[in-house]
Amino acid sequence: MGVPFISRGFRGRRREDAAVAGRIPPGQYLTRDFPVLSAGPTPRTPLDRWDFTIRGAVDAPRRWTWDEFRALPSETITRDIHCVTKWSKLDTVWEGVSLDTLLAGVDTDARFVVAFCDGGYTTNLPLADVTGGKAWIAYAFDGKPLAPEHGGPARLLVPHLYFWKSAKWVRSLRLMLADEPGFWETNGYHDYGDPWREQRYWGD
Ligand SMILES: Nc1nc2c(c(=O)[nH]1)N[C@H]1C(S)=C(S)[C@@H](COP(=O)(O)O)O[C@H]1N2
Ligand SMILES: [Mo]
Repeated sequence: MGVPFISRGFRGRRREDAAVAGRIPPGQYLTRDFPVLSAGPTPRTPLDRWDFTIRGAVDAPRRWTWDEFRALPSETITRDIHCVTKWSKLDTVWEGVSLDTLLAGVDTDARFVVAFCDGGYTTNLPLADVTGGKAWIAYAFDGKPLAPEHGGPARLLVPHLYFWKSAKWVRSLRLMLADEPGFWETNGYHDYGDPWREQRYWGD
């Protein structure tokens, strides 16, 4: 006698649920929405005035116009994202340019970066967390140009850390020899922000 179909289906579903549960960090819940979290108004920089720069502790500053940036090799990135306000969203699909591509050939002793954005938002990260296939400058979400409220024309995407590190409207990375806290990191959020270690606030 074979196992009844309904039983196999039930077990298959349970296995899927367990697989999904294993992707949700402690204290997080799953959402299908895409909430907007911005500390201020949405800036709107025309593309002909947009540029992206890498500066600070580098051999020479680098700069790309929008057209130059969009001519760089890009990737489709599918990742889970986790916001410190406790929502997680699975399998989000982005297109963007890897930070490895932008940092190729940059000679630096820096160990940290600060991302600077239109509107004044900043966030800090170890350089090791934006290299090695872990971070992108994303310009599309779900196959469409990134909406202004979600950081369009382009945002930093660092999915392995809490989403406040994924700076919207990013325009520049400053490479730093020493760590320097950004906007939320100065205002009580954890310096590093690993969702799997639940590093939400100072002292976590
Ligand atoms: N420039 C900028 N980037 C930002 C923020 C911001 O206020 N300004 N908020 C951060 C926070 S706290 C989160 S959770 C995510 C939210 O991104 P979303 O609005 O696309 O969901 O953006 C992050 N990047
Ligand atoms: Mo957030």
